[in-house]
Formats: sequence, C-alpha cells, structure tokens
Amino acid sequence: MKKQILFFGLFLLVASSTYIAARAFRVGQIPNGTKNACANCHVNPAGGGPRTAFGTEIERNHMTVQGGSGQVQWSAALAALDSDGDGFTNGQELQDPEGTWVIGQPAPGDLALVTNPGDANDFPNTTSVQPLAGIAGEYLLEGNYPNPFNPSTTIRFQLPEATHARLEIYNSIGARVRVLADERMDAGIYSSSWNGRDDAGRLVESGTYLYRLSAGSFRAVKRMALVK
Ligand SMILES: [Ca+2]
Repeated sequence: MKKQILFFGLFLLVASSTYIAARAFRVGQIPNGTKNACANCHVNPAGGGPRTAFGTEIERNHMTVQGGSGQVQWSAALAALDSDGDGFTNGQELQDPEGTWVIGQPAPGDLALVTNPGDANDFPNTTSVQPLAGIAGEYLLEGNYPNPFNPSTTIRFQLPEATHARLEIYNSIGARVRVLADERMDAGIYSSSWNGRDDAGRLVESGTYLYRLSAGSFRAVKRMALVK
C-alpha cells in the first residue's frame, strides 16, 4: 500500500512538472516572453490555471490549434491589441510594436523596457520619445493624433538644432499632469506617445488637456481632448 502511494505521488510529481514544461516553451513564442514568463498569460506566475486577459485572447484567437497542442501565433493583429487595457498595445509592451518578430529571430527592442501585456498594473511609465526619419527645418509642435483620443495619443515635434527639449501635459486648470520628455536632444523629428496617465501612473479623467513644447527659446502649446 505504501509503495502504491509513493508511486502515485511520484506519478503526480512527474505529471505536473511535465505539464509545466510542456507549456513553458510558449514563452518562446512571443517576443521577449522570457521576461515575465508564464505570468504573461497566466494569473498564477508558475503557469496553468486561469489566464490573464492577454492569455485569454491568445487562447481564443491566436493559437494554431486551441488547447494543449496549439502553438502561439504572434502577429501584427495580436501586437496591435491592448489586451489588458492599460493604454499600451501588446506589441508596445513586448517591444515589438509592429508585430513583425518571428520565432528564431533575436529578441526585439530593449528587454529592460518589456512590461507584462497581461497585467494592467504593469506598463511602460517612462514615455519613450522615438526619433523618426527626416530632417527638421524649423521648430514645430504638430497636432496630436488621434484627437479626441482614449486613452493614448501620439505627439510629434521637430527640433532644427540640438537643444534641451521639454514636452509636458497640463490639465484644463493649468496643473501639470505629466512630463513626457525633459532632456537634451539632437536635431530631428520626434514622436512621443501619451497613455492618458499622470506622473504617478493614474489614468486621468476625460477632458481637455494642453501639451506644451519648450525647446531653446521656442514655445508652443496645443489642445487635445481625452474622451472616454
Ligand atoms: Ca500591461
């Protein structure tokens, strides 16, 4: 009897570790999946059991076959979704915004900036200001897009010379809610996205907001509307 119990116990141990191992390979089927491992898709970070919003989305619509034998299919469509609703797309969180990474390629982007696409409380808080191709002929703060927006919008600006640039968001009563950039930058065209959160990471209310660019002696302010 003792032997049988021991055998059964061993069987359970092997079966459960096989279960985890069998599915852990899926962290290699999304870009930078190793950073948050099973926690990307499962509420229990050890894997198995209930899924996160990202895991649920994959299980329903982005597997070669639903269930244990299926493989995750990372794609532009999956990258474009914001599964956990934190204002960043799955692709932005996993450092592959266009969803172009394929299995076998080196991990894209910066691993240190990867956040969990299945956890609404984990999102990029440092707004990345991305340089774009092209030459800036003058100082310019462009209209944000989309506008109105919910909850994210993109703001582009141009610097004709290297200078210290500051891009800030103010609410309608003039209180500053977010600093998107405050650093010395090379001449060029830049894009910055705002996720509708203040400096403390809280989602702000619907309403009119102002964004202001200060660069050298240049100042420009524009208006935008967050509509939920
Ligand atoms: Ca997230």
